[in-house]
Amino acid sequence: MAQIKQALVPDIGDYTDVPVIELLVQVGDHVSKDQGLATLESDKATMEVPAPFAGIVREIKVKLGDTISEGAVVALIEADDDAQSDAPAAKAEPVAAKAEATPSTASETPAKTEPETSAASETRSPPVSFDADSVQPDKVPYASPAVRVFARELGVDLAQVKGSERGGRIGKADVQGFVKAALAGGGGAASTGGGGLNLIPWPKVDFAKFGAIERRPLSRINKLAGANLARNWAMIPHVTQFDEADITEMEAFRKRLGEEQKEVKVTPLVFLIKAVVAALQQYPAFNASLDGEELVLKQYFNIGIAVDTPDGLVVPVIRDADKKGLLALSKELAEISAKARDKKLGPAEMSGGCFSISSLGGIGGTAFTPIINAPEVAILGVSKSQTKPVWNGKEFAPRLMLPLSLSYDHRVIDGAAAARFTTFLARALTDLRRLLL
Ligand code: CAO
Repeated sequence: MAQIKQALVPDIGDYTDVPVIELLVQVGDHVSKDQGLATLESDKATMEVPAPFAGIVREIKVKLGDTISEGAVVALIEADDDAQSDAPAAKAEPVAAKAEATPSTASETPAKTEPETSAASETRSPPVSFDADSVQPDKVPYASPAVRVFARELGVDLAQVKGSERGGRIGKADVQGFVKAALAGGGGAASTGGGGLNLIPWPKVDFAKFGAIERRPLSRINKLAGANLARNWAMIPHVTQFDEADITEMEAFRKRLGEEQKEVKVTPLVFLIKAVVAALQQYPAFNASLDGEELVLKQYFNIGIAVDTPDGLVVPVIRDADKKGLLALSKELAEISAKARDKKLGPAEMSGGCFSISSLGGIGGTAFTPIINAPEVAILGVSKSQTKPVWNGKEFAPRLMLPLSLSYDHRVIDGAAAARFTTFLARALTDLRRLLL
């Protein structure tokens, strides 16, 4: 028998009482697992509450403007037969008994609307990250939730709209004026669908005409990462600087470390983290973010590490990497990659990064052009090391060479600075004593 279950707000980190600004489904809609049910927007960031399982939406328990926190019931969903078995640890508990978990503003729905079924139970999704990349303290557009929804529907980036209401608040008329100006070619631009970029439409192809196909929905991580990557690729003028580091001695040392202790596995990546921190200290513009016409230089060293998971790419952050040794970093790296792959990373563990490293060295390849993780200004790609003949002035000697690919935001960093950065990095990896300087 089909079971009605509660879809709850998952772990959203330290955020509480967050306004619902958009309902993404209607009663009667069929939703797939991880499909967005509602959008929440704090004063600094937004997130979608995903459906924890596939099924038919039987009731929506929140309305626009409600403020809700972790554990609040967003909807009641009649789970598809096959979704019941894969929904994580559903507690069989009557819906009515759960009502107090919903904060007051969201629980105004009278008790009589609760379905009369004792089969209803709650199912929570894994933690969901607010779009940490969109966090822009002090620069958040000032507008009501309704205006935010309106702007979103039209694909307007509120950050580009000037508010004419009291205190600079953006009103509906401001958004309409912005769109009118954009349509008239006045410079303003709707930000989605390629409209602002004036691109031709995406090709529409009936693939089945050419052979058998299978359709597979993108995972929630794919969708979130994809949206961020597309924005970063379109908005940041990327340049990639390539270099190679002679890591022959470093590898010998790493192997010795592996023999001396078996507690943690030490991979080349932790040496890269240390060398990157030293390079960031030497060249502070790489440890910065662009904020309007200002550069925000950070005096802390939090390094994001791209981790490949079956559901897509995530970037947990190692905090204060300057204060940690190789073994502590190895331990933390093992922990965060395991957590990432088990989908147990909390939003806090994925925010606050200064610079990211994407290592494909364990897999292969000679070089690649990583996409910058905005609002950072540079990212280091690392490929697989190879023994190569290197001229030492007298002869060719076999040396282990590590390929480095540094993508940087050319608005902030010049080519010369990037070449200095990778040269510094390569020297530090070649002679680890330089990290002590
Ligand atoms: N050259 C040669 N060998 C390397 C290497 C390199 N640059 N980097 C790692 N290796 C070796 C390791 O030493 C290890 O070998 P042993 O098992 O023989 O000791 C092996 O490759 C596997 O390493 P690993 O990948 O498990 O560990 P890591 O610390 O290098 O990386 C992590 C950890 C989480 C970054 C990695 O598992 C991962 O997910 N990488 C993919 C990141 C990604 O997808 N980036 C693309 C983003 S853009 O789409």
